[in-house]
Amino acid sequence: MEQTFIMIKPDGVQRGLVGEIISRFEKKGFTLKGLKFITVDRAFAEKHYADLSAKPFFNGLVEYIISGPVVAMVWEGKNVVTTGRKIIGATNPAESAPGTIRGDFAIDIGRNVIHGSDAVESGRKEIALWFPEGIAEWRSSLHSWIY
Ligand code: FUP
Repeated sequence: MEQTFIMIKPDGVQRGLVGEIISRFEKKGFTLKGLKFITVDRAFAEKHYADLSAKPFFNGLVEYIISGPVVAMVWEGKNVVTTGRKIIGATNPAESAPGTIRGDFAIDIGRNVIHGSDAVESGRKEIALWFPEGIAEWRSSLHSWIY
């Protein structure tokens, strides 16, 4: 089953949006497979955003991500990468549709509340980076139609 890495950024945590964001993914029907509350250091943040290291906003982005605790999560379900990005909304909150997380809760591209993997392969890499210890496995499922 497809998985994605979702992170509530420091502004989302500080603004008290953790429950709201988790709720949106839960209500959609996706399954929470991993979750941790963690403050990362500069080297870790630079690794997470390595693909953006040449961008002019890279240093500011790293400063932002290390400024306080984040909520790192693994969500699972059919098409969760693409659908998760739809739930999150466009990168720039000025262009995110109302009803999306960024469209409802953010104004600035540099404080856009949440991160979601942009492809299945980057999701795999990000999950390995953020959850090197692995994630808890269900031993059995009460409801096989919930995935
Ligand atoms: P996304 O996949 O939506 O997180 O977007 P990107 O990977 O392109 O960018 C990662 C983060 O960099 C964004 F969430 C916000 C930040 N960013 C800026 O601060 N300025 C920009 O012009 C573009 C991105």
